[in-house]
This record gives sequence, structure tokens and C-alpha cells, in this order.
Amino acid sequence: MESIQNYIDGKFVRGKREFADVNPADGSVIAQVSEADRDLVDSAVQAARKALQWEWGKLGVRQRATLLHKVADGIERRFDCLVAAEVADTGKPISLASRLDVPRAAANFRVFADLIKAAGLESFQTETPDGRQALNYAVRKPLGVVGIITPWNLPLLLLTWKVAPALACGNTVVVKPSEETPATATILAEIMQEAGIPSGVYNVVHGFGPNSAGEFLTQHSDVNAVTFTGESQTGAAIMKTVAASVKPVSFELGGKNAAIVFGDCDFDEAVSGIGDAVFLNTGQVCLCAERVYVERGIFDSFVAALKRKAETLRMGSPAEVGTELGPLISAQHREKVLSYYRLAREEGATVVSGGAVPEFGNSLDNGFYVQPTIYTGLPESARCVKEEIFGPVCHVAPFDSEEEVVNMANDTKYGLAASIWTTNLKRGHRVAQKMNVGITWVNCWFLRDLRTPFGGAGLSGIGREGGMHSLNFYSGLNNICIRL
Ligand code: NAD
Ligand code: 6OH
Repeated sequence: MESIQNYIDGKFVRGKREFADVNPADGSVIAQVSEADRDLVDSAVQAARKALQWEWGKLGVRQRATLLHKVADGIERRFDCLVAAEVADTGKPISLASRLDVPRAAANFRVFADLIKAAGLESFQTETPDGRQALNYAVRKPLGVVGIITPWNLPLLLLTWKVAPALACGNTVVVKPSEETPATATILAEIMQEAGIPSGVYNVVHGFGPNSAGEFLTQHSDVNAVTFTGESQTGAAIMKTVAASVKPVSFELGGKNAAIVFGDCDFDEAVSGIGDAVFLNTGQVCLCAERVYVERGIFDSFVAALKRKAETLRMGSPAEVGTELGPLISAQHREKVLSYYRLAREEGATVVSGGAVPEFGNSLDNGFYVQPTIYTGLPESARCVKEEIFGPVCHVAPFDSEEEVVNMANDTKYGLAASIWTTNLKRGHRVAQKMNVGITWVNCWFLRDLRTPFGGAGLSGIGREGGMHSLNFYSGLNNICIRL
């Protein structure tokens, strides 16, 4: 049985306790994972502190950027191994891990390595009241040790989305990947070693949240900032923990995203795009659409076309090239999604498609699959329309006017993403600008330029990452004012 260990100060380290890493496609145990207790988390933070003061702290921006490109080279060299590990841990189709997760991990290192070299400094020439001049300029400094806590849905992609800019800015990091998906963060440790990243710069501690590695990391007084992607409730718990020491936080949290389809949309493009927005990664992307609003004139034909799309998705073994839909991440998460499938019926939904557990007649029956599911007929106040389910499921509702649909889309405590489908670009711009979210797509979904701001409003998060927004979060600015 494979064992997955913590990575502290350049060494792989066992903890006192272990937990199982389970393959969600068939319930088999892939590996035993070493859990980091409070002492191991402390060693990881101390190693990161030391590296900050010595090896890493002494490198210039260009040297750091060169090393980050070597990490990207290493990710590309280990492409097959990373894809296999991500597929086994998450159950996502191999086609998705190969086209999105792993290439994007390498791209994260390249983009932030290049960006930090190009990043300028603010400066202002100031006239003083006595008629003289002063020069202000700001210098960028690392925050120190950054604690990085990530979820299981896009494990390596979301981890590197934070590790790359944090290191580019000269910080050192302690990462706590999700307990469900510990493998790729650990392979990345080997890649860091091979690339010549000094010991202590990238540390990995494994474990759970409360009373385990996640909480120990956020409680640690020598961690200077915390960046977190995951559930809104977890974000709230972390915020409480870090409040005592007033650490900067960046939170990318949950969503209950709307897709708005106008009667003048390119119908096939909208069905295909919304099919992805609802079902990609078995609906386990924070940006997925769980609320679809369709203009009444095309409502019936749109629902019928989305149903055809859902029912022709190839569900099966994630390791097979043609598979489009894998399992959910865990038995526990499947129970949560199925509880919403039951609730939808209790709330009076019409089940257009799915709503149950599929049967394969082989080992996949031990996996955590659910059918892709479409509901109609719920009131906007229903819990299934208000709460994040995080599965391959949506509710489709009709609308009659632009004003009505803008109000429905914005009537949520979340505010992560929206998509608008129309061939009237004037309307596309107008409606997009009314969305209370961090990201709005028009005639596309999940089309991401890594330089653009990423984050959410309300329960969907605090702050923005992406491009210069990441560099600004992961660095402290010291403004220097010189009397001339
Ligand atoms: P989660 O909040 O359960 O766990 C995320 C991480 O936090 C895990 O590593 C977990 O061990 C850790 N954790 C849990 N409790 C903790 C605590 N008290 N202190 C410190 N760490 C703790 O989220 P998940 O189930 O892994 O991921 C799914 C959720 O993430 C969904 O809500 C989804 O919308 C959200 N998400 C958001 C984004 C985004 O960018 N906005 C991206 C991906 C996922
Ligand atoms: C959340 O589940 C997905 C976030 C994705 C990104 O930040 C991205 O740009 O790929």
C-alpha cells in the first residue's frame, strides 16, 4: 500500500496517525496518509520561517522566477503521473485532468513567474505645503509565511493558483491540501526538490480541518497570512480563528451561480455551454451553474435539449478516455447531494431527468456516482434553489423580462459567477454589469485568463486573486516618502 507523507523542510515526514485516501470511483483505498499533528505543523511553519530568512529571502526576483519556471517544467515532465494521481484521488475523467487540471498547474507557475518580473512600482511626486517637493514610491515585500488551505475539486489547479504567486512574491508556504485529495500536493513536493527550490520554501501538512492540521495551521502565531478556497462555512470558521492575530485573509468560497438564457441566444451554443456549466467535474466546480433561467418562449425546447445532453453524457470509469462524468468525491458528499435530490421532490419539483443513483453491474457500484439531474417547477424560495448542492444538478425556471431575471439571479446570499447567453451584445453588456458577482461570462463559461480578477461577493468570498490582484495580496507594500 502506498504511503503519502508530510513534506517539511525538504524531507518527507511521517505523522503518528494515518488516514485512508479513497478512490471515489470504486471505494478502494489508494494510500495511507500521514496526518500532521500540532508539533508537525509547528515544524513546517518554523521551516518556512527559516527559509524566509535564509536561502529564499536572499534570492532576487529573477532568480525566483527562473526557479518557478523549472517547477512548471517539472510538472510538464511528470504530466502522466500527476494526471493519474488526480484521476484516482478525485474520480474526475482523465480527459478533464489532462486538458484542465495539470496544464493549468504548470501555467500558474509560468504566469506568475513572468508577472512578478514585469510588475512595476507605484510612485508619486508630491507638492508639499511649503512649496517644496517629495517623492513617494512603494516597495513590494513578502508577507512572510503563508498558510494555504485548499479543497478537493480541482486539487492541484487550485493549490498552484495560490502557491505560485505566493512564492513569486518571495513568501514561503505551508499548504494543507484537502484530506480527500492528498496526492498531487505531495508529488509537487518532489518536483520542487528536483527544481532546486530550497528546503523549507514549500511544505505540505496533511490532515483534516477542525482539531487537525487545517486548524493548527490557521491558529499558528507565526503564519502571517491565510489563503483559503472551500466552503463558505469553513471560511467563516477560519476567519474566527485568524481574527485573534489579525492576519490578512483571501477567501474563495461557495456559489449558487445563475445562467441566464435569452430567447435570442445561439441555441446550440447555449445548450452545450450550460451543459458544461452544470455537469463539468460532476458539478463540483465552484463556478458551476445550479440555477438556470430561460426566457419563456424557448423554455420547453431548452429544457428538452438540456435533458438530451444530460442523458447522453458518458458516465463511467474516470480512467477511460471517453468518460465524461465521474463520481462525486466521497460517500459523505454523495449523501449530501442525494439529500437535496430527496428535498427537491419534497419541495414539489418536477424531475425532468435523473434524481437517482446509477447502476453499472461492476465495481463502479461501490463508487459514489449519482445521475445528472434536472429539476423544474420549484419556487425561487425553495432550499434547492437557494443552497449550494455541489453536484451535477440544476433547477431550470422560466422568465418573462430582463428586469425580472436580473432580480432572480441576484436574489442570493452568494455572488461568485454568472453566465448570460444572448446574441444581443448590448443586452449582454447591460445585464452582465447588473450581476452582483465577481465573474460574469457572456456566451461562454469557465473561460479563464489567469491575469483577470477572480473572487466573489457575499458568501462567495473576500478579496480578489488573479494577475496583479494575487501579487498585491501576497505582498506587503512599504511606501517610502523622501523630501526632495
Ligand atoms: P471545505 O471547506 O470542506 O474544505 C476545504 C479545506 O478546508 C480542506 O482542506 C479542509 O480540510 C479544510 N478545513 C475544513 N475545516 C477547517 C477549519 N476549521 N480550519 C482550517 N481548515 C479547515 O471545502 P471542500 O468540501 O473541500 O470544497 C468544496 C467547497 O469549496 C464548495 O463549497 C465550493 O463551492 C468551494 N470552492 C470554492 C472555490 C472558489 O474559488 N470560490 C473553488 C473551489 C471550491
Ligand atoms: C472552483 O471550483 C474553480 C476555480 C477555478 C479557477 O480559479 C480557475 O481559474 O480555473
